[in-house]
Amino acid sequence: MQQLPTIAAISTSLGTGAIGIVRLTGPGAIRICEDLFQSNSGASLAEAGSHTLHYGAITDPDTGTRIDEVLVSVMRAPATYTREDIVEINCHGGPVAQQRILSLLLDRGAGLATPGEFTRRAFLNGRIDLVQAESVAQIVSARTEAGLKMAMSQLDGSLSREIAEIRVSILESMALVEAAIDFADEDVEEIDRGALEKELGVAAARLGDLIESAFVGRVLSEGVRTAIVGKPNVGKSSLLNSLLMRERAIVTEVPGTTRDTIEEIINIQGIPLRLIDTAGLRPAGDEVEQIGVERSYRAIREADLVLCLFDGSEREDDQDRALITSVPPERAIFVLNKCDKFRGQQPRFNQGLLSGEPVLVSALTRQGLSQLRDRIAALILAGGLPPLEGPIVSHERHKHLLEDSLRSLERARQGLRVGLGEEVIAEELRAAVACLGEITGEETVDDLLDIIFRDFCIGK
Ligand SMILES: Nc1nc2c(ncn2[C@@H]2O[C@H](COP(=O)(O)OP(=O)(O)OP(=O)(O)O)[C@@H](O)[C@H]2O)c(=O)[nH]1
Ligand SMILES: [Mg+2]
Repeated sequence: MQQLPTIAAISTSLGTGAIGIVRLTGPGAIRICEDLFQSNSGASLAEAGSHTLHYGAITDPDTGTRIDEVLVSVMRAPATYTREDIVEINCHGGPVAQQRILSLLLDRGAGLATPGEFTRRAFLNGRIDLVQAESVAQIVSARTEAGLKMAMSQLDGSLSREIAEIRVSILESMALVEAAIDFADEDVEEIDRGALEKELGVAAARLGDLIESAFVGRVLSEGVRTAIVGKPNVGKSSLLNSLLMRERAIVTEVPGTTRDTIEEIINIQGIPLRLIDTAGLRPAGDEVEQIGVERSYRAIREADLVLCLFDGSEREDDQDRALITSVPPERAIFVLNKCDKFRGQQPRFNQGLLSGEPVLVSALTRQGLSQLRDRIAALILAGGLPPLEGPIVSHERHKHLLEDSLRSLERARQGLRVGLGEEVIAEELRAAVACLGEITGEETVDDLLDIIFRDFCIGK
């Protein structure tokens, strides 16, 4: 294990909390902290056992000023998060004490940790692989309970294991092909192309399953992207608020109230939904509204599901008609709002224009909301969510590499079927293996690590 410099960071989120944690990792962690720490019991950190807790104070050694009362935990390599010596200083939660402690540590030779550097150390020191490292970022930023559960299971390594198994099975086939190349002149048996092709077919199917799980992965971590769209004033923000059961978005009788998209997560029959309230669609007045309207169209394009909202108490107009044709019917649910205004009577809106039966609701009286929730759940489940058990891919990076790997694998299989030379086949298999290695970090370059750890917060 290479010795990396000692680094420090404030690990709790900024702002005022009950406690704050300043964390150090590296060979100098204990010595640097010892310089600033006076234990109440008089014990020295340098002699402290691993995983022990010490009560005392942090003092500025230059001025003798007492900074804060603290609890210091000492964890010695290798049984730590980074596999290096780690010291965590638990202090009071105010930003001032934490900042002062951090700057004293930096004065004494610790470097300032970059985002994700603690987890990066854990990866570099071989404690976790890249998939696990990325799941740490996901746990920190999980927005849904299901997403958290999924990230936790990746930290446990189930996805890594599945990928490693597939990788080994391709490597085994590759070894056979390469042996055939190396010993071509000698009298070794020719490879059984049919058997090899079949073997690789099994690996391809497993890759295919993983790629398919990516939609579930995204849904679990982000929610089903659900855009609420329609003309100004039809009640989009009111619908968001009533589904959320709180007054999140501003509602007024002025058309063009919502300027920017607003996103909130709700849960419908166990399915996390990311509801996106959008600016009303119309030829925009000013520049701000114009940008908002463009974002609304983008929300439609990127949505898994579109709630297409109309004011049912009004006759449809050209803008409504334009909207109907611009949404993909298989991903849309048509909703006629303000049904409290025409209670017992037919809506004035011509339902014949719609390609499906609309749901009648009132965002004001909450009438029809449970039918709307049922329709949403039914449409998502009809799309056939793949099973939720087993390893799930939830990073775009992983999905793309799996797709690249599968493409190379399919080319190798094709080559076996049509009688291409062994060199060509070995080359494709090598590419397939390399992509899989890149996912777990067996084959990586520093640039990639920079990209992955960039999205972490400092101190993790
Ligand atoms: N009677 C009745 N009024 C409603 C209903 N839903 C919304 N409204 C009213 O319609 C007006 C517009 O509601 P909003 O929710 O702001 O509409 P919006 O579609 O978000 O409008 P923009 O943000 O301007 O595009 C407000 O005065 C709401 O109180 C409803 O179900 N029934
Ligand atoms: Mg609005």
